[in-house]
Amino acid sequence: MVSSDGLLKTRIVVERKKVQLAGRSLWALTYNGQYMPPTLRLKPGDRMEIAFENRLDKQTNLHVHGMHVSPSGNSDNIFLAIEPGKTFDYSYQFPESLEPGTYWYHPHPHTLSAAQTAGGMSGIIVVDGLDKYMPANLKNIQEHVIALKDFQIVGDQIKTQDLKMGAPTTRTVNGQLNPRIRIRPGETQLWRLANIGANIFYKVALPGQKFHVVAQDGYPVNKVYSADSIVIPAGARYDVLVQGGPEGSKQLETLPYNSGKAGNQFPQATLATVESSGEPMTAAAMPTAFAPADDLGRATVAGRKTITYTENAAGTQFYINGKQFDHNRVDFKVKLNTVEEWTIKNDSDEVHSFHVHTNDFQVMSINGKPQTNYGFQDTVDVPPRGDMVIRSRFLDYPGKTVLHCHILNHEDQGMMSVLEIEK
Ligand SMILES: [Cu+2]
Repeated sequence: MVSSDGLLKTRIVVERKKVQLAGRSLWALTYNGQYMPPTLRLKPGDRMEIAFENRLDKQTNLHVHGMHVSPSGNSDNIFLAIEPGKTFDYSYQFPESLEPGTYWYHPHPHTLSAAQTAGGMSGIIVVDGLDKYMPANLKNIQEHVIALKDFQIVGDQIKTQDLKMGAPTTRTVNGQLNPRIRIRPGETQLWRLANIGANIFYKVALPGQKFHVVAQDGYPVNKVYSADSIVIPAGARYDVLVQGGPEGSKQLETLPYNSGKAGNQFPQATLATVESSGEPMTAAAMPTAFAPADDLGRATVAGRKTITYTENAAGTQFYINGKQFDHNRVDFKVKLNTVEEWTIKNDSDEVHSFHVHTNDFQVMSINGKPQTNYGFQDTVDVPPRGDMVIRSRFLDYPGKTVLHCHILNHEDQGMMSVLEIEK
């Protein structure tokens, strides 16, 4: 679904439906009856109007992950509860400053986010405009959304209860098992890698080839960098340039990844088959400089906060500064149009991610090591027994919003706080 004349108007029906998935017929929790619902495509400055109908037997709501838009009213307001049988009209007025890149949508009702997202409720949003930073020979290149979702099965349904992070899971790309991605030898394509699952990590690699990162979490980088593999926690996105290798097939895979002593060992798995064939092309030079840099390194810091993640020994209850989520309590306050520096401490033996709504942030350091500022992000891993320092600028939108770990099991079991942005 694509916006036109500045408006994307659509209907999303939430319902439990049977879907065809990995060669099986399974009950799923769906948007518009599909395990992989439509990609929503819009431009900075657009308005999006969604008639959102809940046909589930439990409440739900809608979050547009990573988007700089009002967290209040009928915009990106996760405090809303859309009850069974009700239709709610969401309306989002995106700013002209909205960054081009890849975003996503998913439910955010506290205690139900993991179940509903794991059940199938998540889709992609693309904000067009990366082309303005591409060199002339790489504008309008072939692009592929590579939406990473995983599911577990109980009987003839996708599992939504008692989700175990370490349990065997089936990883899909765009709702398909090991789909084929075609590229010509030497051709440059834009791949939008997005982890839109509930809980697990990916460490994506295409052996023998590099990913050239042009955007992270819907934020164009100021300097393109290359990586052999990219760790993608639940919620994060990486837009990358990939060049077709010599003629033949290769597996796009997720490599083994360990999230810590109290975490999980995720095994290797094939995600897709990349088939390089056809008339070879001369490989284009990769861009280096890309979008203008925004750097909060020299900004005036108006406030400092410490946000500490902990969990119980059983790994079933999760806390921020010793407290579990309460939507009636304001945990942190900031002033609109100021910059703050926050230290996110992970006092546990597993990786947690840090995600905040409404405004993205610059990672200043991890475990005391200064980080290169490629661009702002909205979902970043904090190492076990480690810390991360970030800076964020609170622009345009006052109101109550949230910050949390984006492992949705952890968020549902308490690891979320209310942030109020005051005028
Ligand atoms: Cu966590």
